[in-house]
Amino acid sequence: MKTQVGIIGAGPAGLLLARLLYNKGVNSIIIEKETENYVRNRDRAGILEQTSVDLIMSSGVGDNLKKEGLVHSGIFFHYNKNKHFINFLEANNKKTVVAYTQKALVGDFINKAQDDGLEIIFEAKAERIEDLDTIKPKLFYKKNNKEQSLECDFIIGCDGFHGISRVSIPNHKEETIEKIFPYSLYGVLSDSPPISENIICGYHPNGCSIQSMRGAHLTKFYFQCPNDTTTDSWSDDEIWDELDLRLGVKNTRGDILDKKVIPLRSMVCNKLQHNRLFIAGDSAHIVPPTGAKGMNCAIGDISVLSKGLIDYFINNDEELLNNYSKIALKRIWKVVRFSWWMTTTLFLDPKQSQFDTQMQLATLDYLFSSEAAIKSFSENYAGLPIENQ
Ligand code: FAS
Repeated sequence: MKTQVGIIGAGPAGLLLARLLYNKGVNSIIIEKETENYVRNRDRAGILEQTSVDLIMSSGVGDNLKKEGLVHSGIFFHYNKNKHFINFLEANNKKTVVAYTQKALVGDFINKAQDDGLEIIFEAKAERIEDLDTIKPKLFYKKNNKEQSLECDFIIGCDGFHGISRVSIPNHKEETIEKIFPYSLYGVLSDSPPISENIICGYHPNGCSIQSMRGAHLTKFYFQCPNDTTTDSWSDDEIWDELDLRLGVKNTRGDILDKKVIPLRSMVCNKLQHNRLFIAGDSAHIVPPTGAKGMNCAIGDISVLSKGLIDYFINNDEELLNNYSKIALKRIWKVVRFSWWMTTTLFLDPKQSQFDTQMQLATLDYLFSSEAAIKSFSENYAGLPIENQ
């Protein structure tokens, strides 16, 4: 089989890229290892930055987002028995975030792809890439236990942290910078209405906690836990009691539908391309969910990469494509910095000193006492500008 752009992974990055290329007449095929049902039902991110919303709307797949997306006016911080609200609409010239789940967005993109005959091959696991040093690299994948190959002009790795694309880039290890945090996040999806439509971040001596909605009757909670925690370490009642304590509210309780313990890391591969192989999204970088940046950073990469590929195929211009790594990394590192800042400000390192705790409290006190600090926080949270957008 042949195509202009071979895409590994039907997550937000791969699906959005295929859509943007399709809109400009560039052919692609997505190879996805999981079943369609699994991909459609994966619960992950829930917040879209303004920059992401704008790009999705311009891609022509924004109808449901427009109807069901919930515009957030800001974010709450609960700490030291105080409740502070940062109003993005006021602080950031109306640029804010929209609550719309990654699961809904992925479903919208798959539906539209199937309506338009855009090819997504599910249950097809990419195994290796060959001829990377030629202008016709080949992607080998297994489907129904049979090896198939796809000859491409370009191969784009949107296959997440555990995919094969980043590790197919020569010297990827030397180019990868990583930080493992000394704590994890216990994620809970509950069948209960959120106590606030806006996100609540809690700073508490027991550790950080976050409340984020996933629908009118679905709430996602996160709370900090030690790295050796398993989902059975906490009973449902203990989870609810701890969330009430750390958030400083009385949550509306309901059935807990999903529990996950997420180890926290920040990772960036400083080499996002090698000849005709490019990587984007979680295959290129990972951030803790604290700042709601994972999916949005993936969308930011695709905004630049899709333009580079369209310039190549439609305008016969390689410049943006040749500079993809340099351009995308500038924004990636600023997003990683903000996620790191949110995490190290709100989470208590088991080994932190009294001085460290004072620094966290002073950071939060400063944030709520300065217009400049609120403006800076708001522009990071609602989404930094994407070059060339
Ligand atoms: P994805 O991981 O979404 O997609 C990669 C795709 O590639 C997958 O479908 C995978 O099956 C496929 N794939 C992998 N290897 C393959 C192979 N060899 N062959 C073929 N296909 C292959 N971000 C937030 O902003 N907020 C959150 O609350 C949040 N919560 C999260 C919770 C969890 C448990 C996890 C793991 C992540 C969370 N994230 C969150 C981050 C998440 O949303 C990612 O940033 C986002 O999915 C990135 O999108 P992609 O880069 O498309 O990668």
